[in-house]
Amino acid sequence: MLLKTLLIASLLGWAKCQESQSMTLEEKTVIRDQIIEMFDHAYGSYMKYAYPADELMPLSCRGRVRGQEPNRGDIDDSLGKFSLTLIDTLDTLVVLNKLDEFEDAVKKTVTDVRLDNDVVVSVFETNIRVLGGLLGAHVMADLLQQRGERMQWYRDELLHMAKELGHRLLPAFNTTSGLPYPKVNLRYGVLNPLSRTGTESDTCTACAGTMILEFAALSRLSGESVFEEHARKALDVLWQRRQRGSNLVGTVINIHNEEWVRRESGVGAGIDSYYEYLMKAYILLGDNVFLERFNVHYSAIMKYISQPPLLLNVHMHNPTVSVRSWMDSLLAFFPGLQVLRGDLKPAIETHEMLYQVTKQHKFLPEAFTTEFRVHWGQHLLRPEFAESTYYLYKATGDPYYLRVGQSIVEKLNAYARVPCGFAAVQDVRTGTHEDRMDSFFLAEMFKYLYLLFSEKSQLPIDIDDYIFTTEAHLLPVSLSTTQPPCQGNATEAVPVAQEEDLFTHSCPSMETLFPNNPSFAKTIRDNYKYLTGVGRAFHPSPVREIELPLHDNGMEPVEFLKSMGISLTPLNEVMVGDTGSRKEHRGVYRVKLVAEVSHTSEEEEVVPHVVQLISPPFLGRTVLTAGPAKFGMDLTKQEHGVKGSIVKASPYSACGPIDNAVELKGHIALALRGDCMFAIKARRLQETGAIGIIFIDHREGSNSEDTPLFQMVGDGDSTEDLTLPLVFLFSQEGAVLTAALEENHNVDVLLLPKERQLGHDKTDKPVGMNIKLRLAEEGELEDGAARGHTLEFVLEKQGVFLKEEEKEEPQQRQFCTKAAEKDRTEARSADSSQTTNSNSAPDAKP
Ligand code: DMJ
Repeated sequence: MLLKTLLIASLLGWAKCQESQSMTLEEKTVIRDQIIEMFDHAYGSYMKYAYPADELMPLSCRGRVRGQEPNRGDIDDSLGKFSLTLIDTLDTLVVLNKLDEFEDAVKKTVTDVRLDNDVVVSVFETNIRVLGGLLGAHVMADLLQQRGERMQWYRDELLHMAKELGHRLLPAFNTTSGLPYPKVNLRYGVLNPLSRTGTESDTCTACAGTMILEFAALSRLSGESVFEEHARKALDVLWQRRQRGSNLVGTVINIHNEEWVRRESGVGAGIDSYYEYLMKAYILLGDNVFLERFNVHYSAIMKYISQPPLLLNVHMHNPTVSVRSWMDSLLAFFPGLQVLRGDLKPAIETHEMLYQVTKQHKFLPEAFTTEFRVHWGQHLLRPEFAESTYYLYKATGDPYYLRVGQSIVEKLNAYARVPCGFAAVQDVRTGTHEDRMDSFFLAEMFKYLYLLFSEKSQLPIDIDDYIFTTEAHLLPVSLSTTQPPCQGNATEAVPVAQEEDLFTHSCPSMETLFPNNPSFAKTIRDNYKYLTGVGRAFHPSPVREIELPLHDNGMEPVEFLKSMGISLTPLNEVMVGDTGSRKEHRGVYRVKLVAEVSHTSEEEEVVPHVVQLISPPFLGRTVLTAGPAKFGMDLTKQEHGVKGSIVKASPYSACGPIDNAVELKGHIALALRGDCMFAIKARRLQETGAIGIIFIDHREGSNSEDTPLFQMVGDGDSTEDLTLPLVFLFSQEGAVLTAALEENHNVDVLLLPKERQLGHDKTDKPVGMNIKLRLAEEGELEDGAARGHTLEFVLEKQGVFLKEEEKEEPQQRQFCTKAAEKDRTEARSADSSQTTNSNSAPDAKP
């Protein structure tokens, strides 16, 4: 174990050391060549096994043709039988200097691709991947032709195709609001009886708000203003419908009445590229109105959503409350957008957090919790993290970001490469593959990675002359000056009150932001390098000095690491500058350390527990889902759980000496999470004679529905001395308990595994089922006669109630009432595992 630990630590140390090194030109060339080889493998596989299909299925080594494979639902709406991957890859071929292949691919596109298929496609996906792909390729083809070297045969065919596709998408905008339908039939439009679409009433904010770059470019290149007009109108509606108090937008909107359907607001899935397109529309079109809108939204995002390094989701009307405790991988583009705005510090912070997550899980999982555990383990080879890495490198020139890029390249090769291309990862925890390679892998991932490792002079185009669409297609920033807006295509700026900051009107230089600090990016990153507990610095010298930063929350560094599940095991402790006693400075810890990763395993099953309120007026009906602890009493082994009345600890954090020890004795203590380790709190409270502890999360708004339960871990030292039961409640559940305590003098609770909660029917039988019990008449059992009194028990969630079906003798009714009452009393007293369900219906015999 020790050897293994040392090996891991050495590797981590080596990796860390590598990260801080600059990268030679030779090394960059090697990586660039590696990227080219990988691209050839991916694109070559698509062309060999899949073309003209829309996508490659890299495990089956064949193309994905819609209708011929099992329907995957909405994901398939990207597939329009128009050789999606080919079109999405065209301008990547130019960036990667594969000009012969580009010319060949353009010819194939022009001759083979049809855009009038009877297929229902996503308006958003078709716009960003196909229309954007055609436009980017047209711009490249035009450029190469003008240089006089190639493409001399080209007669704007791609632009004509783009125009045709634009017209095929336009029926989607036929709504009274101007917000587009989410889907369109390429041949029949939307409301045509043959279209098989048009019944949808909602669309996502990003879906409606990510048209302007492609549609404006199309208008300006074709001279037809209609496209830009529609895209502007949709943006106007989203802007008008922003929540005026918070200046945030929701995730889903009704395209007919413009009401918000989903009011949660973040910068990831469902909204992401709406913000991106406001900023980039300003850059592409030079129209101030987009910058003004972006700035208003950006202030709101930084006020409510960005909690560096995290990006949260909040309710647009009540933005101080976060609505979930996980982040999705799409938000990884956001640091790149922040770079465009010049706001580098939060960009560096969030990017560093994302990097730590990729170190822990190899790739960014589709969703991960604010504690960096996997929430949804899929990884679709998404490019957003590479995109932000590229922007940060461009902005800082810090070779650290080249090392980050290198790690992306290595992981793709190691964990996603398969004989017929690259395969998405079904679950980052198991590394299993999925039979898909989405077109954005070729459109975006390879572009950003290749650009990251290329000098400007090595590229066939001047990359700074272009803006990347959300699918990384290249549109020339010259469009605003060489192609003025078509008539009527200017959005009137309505002045909005803006909180001005350094970035409102300009993109400040590094010198302004971080004067005299060339290593500012590292300084910022260093605060986050132990975030997930992976990648801790290690220098394999026998004695060394590690400086651990004091965590934001004031925890001692070693404790902070322990709270992350990282144990620092002192070997022969070495004191520096002080003999005899162990010397600790705040923020500096000198000792020979070996990291032992003791993370709670992702796969380890967390047995859900509950806190059940059993005293009146709750009577067992209020049951709060709780997490268990890895130490203390094992409640799964306590047949009847642990019962007691609750008392709040004072101080509530239980980190200092306990003031109300007398009150706590014999009761279950409530203590707030945070400030010190669970085990420290538990020891203090155990000393008071408390019989159990309920820890309550200190993070506002957390709840067990949105956050996976976890097991509290000890402090790395032995916790054998802790014998009392400990459970953990998220803050929303905790609030129910504290409110109950405020309203009632006495609140008795039962701590136990969920499956043993009172009234819980393990078989999950439908509630309200009627069970009829009939008293047998004398002799009936022998002759099978079916006469006599019938009692009917109607089972409800919280108890058994009795109802008469036939007329009963008064004496009989009296008994039944007593039986039901006896049952309720038992539920109240709750000192046994007897349950009030059909399995334990009271004996009906007098
Ligand atoms: C791409 O298709 C685009 O970047 C889009 O905006 C969202 N993300 C996917 C790739 O992850």
